[in-house]
Amino acid sequence: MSDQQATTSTVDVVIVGAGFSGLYLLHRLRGLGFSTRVFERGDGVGGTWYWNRYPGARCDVESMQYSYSFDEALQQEWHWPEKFSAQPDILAYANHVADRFDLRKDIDFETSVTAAHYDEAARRWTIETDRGDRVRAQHFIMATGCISTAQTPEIEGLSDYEGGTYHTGNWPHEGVDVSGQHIAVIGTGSSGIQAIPVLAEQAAHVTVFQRTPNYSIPSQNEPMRPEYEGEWKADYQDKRAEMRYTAHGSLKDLNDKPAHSVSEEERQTTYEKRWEIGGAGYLGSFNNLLTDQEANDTASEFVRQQIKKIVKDPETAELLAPKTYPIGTKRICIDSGYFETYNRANVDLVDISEKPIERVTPEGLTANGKRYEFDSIVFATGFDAMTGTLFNVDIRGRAGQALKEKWYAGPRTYLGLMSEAFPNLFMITGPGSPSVKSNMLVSIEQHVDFVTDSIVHMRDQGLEVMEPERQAEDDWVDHVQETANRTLFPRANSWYMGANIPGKPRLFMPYIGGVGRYRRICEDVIAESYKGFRFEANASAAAAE
Ligand code: N01
Repeated sequence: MSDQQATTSTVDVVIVGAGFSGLYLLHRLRGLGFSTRVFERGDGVGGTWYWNRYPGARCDVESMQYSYSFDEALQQEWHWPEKFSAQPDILAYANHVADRFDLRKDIDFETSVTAAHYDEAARRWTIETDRGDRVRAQHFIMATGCISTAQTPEIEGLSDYEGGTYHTGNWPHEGVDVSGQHIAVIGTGSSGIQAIPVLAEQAAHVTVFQRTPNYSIPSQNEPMRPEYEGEWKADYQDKRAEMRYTAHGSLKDLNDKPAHSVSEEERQTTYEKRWEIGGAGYLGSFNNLLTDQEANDTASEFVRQQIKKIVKDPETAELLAPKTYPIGTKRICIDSGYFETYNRANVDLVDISEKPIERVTPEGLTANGKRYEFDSIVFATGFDAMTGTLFNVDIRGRAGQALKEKWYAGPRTYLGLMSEAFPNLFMITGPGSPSVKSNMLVSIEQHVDFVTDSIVHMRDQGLEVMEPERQAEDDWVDHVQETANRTLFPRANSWYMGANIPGKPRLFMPYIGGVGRYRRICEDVIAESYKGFRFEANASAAAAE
């Protein structure tokens, strides 16, 4: 970053990202009188739902719960057509919010923030973009989402491939016509599991390359029932208030009995009922599925048996049945006809658990010593989650220290909101907060409110700088790990653990202590005069004293 460059503008707050976090931040901060500028790399709003346009993309949190709660008229007027919303409907909602609150005029689209450096003397951030903007701001907010840096594996020969390559997390906006094509899909996480059934209906042939099978529960999606929508809208405010203090930020029917407190017969009946209801509520069948291996085994085994009932070819069914990690410790998948898809004549499964894909050839790829030819390859290979997007910006705090350097052994935050030595840098749903282990909309609103209230507090109190104390941060980092270590989560090679990215430090990144518990911790922090944070008074006010 060159000091010779002209400062083009000064604002109170710069926000990166115009997804659900950035939109609500802009709405709140602007309403409170702060000059605010948003930079967004896409040409539209919506974040995750702007980029992930692959066929079958759908939310696995119910529509009535996966939406903003901050505006009563908005939540009463908006109608969701389905119980679980498809990507186009969620994107339409994001666009509606941007228009309704007149947000676009303060968003610079197709503009990526490349660097943000903190100037200790001036107590200001200098932010640079790939379009040559240079902005000074008191506050800098990364509202960049948790899974927004798509990851394509480095496979030898990929650059020589002559067909089309697509990543689910960066799907072409004009769509991809795979009709008549022979295609490969690499990856069987949430994205792959949603895309494969739809691609199989469109393409001539689909070959799925599976490294690790996943547990998936049918969504049992359906058109929105008017009486169900009505029930929610009748007391939306109360329901939203209740959601904020639950374990995951959503109202689900959680059984508070341990799995082995009931008979084998009752356990099976419980799993059958949950399977019929569908969705991630399956993990709420008993209260100890994520903390007790034996309990988890019963839930895992039930799903394996379901797979074997659905998939007609026993060999394929065996390959699709996950065995190497407890159910729920990788993100549970929610599908619409995933396992049934393997009964189609035009779908094959290739197990690459023992040996990775050897190479991509100009015509296709080679795996397990066999050559395949494909018109297109779809990468459903996930993201450099939680930290990847933060590191894509050259963020430097006190003494020029890079965030990436400070976090070389794993992310270090206080409450997943701020990191010591990076004053006035806020992260929305950052590592160390419930984030991806929650209904994101609930966590986003909570963080936006916390950050906005903190900025207002500073203005009201004549404070210029906010930063976590080192000790508070160290204690929080320990607490996040200790909490995870009391569960089965560290037993899986998941992206929660950074295990999907070669060389990434292995540690559990989200806070698994529960959305309600986390919220109370944040409330206590504020009630105790922002315990764990330190502030510096306005330079002008301090000089006058
Ligand atoms: O990514 P993933 P995703 N060779 O990382 C495989 C959210 N989401 O995009 O398991 C071969 O889960 C990899 O194998 P393995 C949700 O939070 C939500 O599917 O690492 N395979 C895995 O099978 C989700 O968890 C929704 O062994 C390779 C797959 O690619 C998160 O986004 C929908 C490979 C990646 O799975 C990410 O989901 C979609 C390689 N080199 C996404 N590298 C809903 O709301 C990776 N893989 C429903």
